[in-house]
Amino acid sequence: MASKNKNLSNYSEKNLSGMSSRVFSIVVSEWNDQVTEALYSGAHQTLLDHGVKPDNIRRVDVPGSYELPLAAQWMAKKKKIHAVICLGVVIQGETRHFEFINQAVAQGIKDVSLKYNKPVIFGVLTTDTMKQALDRAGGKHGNKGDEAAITAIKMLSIQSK
Ligand code: DLZ
Repeated sequence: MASKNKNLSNYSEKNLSGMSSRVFSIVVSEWNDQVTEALYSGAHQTLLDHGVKPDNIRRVDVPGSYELPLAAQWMAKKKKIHAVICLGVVIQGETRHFEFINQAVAQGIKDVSLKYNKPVIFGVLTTDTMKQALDRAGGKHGNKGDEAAITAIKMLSIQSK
């Protein structure tokens, strides 16, 4: 991947316009909420920065990342929602829950996107440590929430071409 595409946190492009009539849902996992709140702030601000109206951003909270796909499906099913952004963080523990949750969430989100033919964005950090997660939630490695929002906007722009 070209280095310019490795971090979308500072991404901005004038031709990503036409978002003022678009409606987004942001689904946020409550697990490790210090991280997911930072992801949400980044995603929310990035949408606003690209002309999305505050009333057109619908937040939904779920208990953990495992619940992201179902809530994303509920949102994607609504005609008025154009894109869904899923935010969570799964931190490697001593058990195998890490692999189980990550695999289920990644596949579930992909399935919802294809089923409803809408962008459903995987904004889930999967890290070894809390520090690595914080570094990617507004820290030294940018904010995955910003990147997820940019990805949703880019996909809607592509869809409308
Ligand atoms: C149970 C669990 C564990 C151990 N770890 C995480 C995690 O690191 N990140 C996360 O988002 N959720 C975790 N969960 C909760 C599950 O996602 C889910 O909410 C519960 O298993 C209930 O279905």
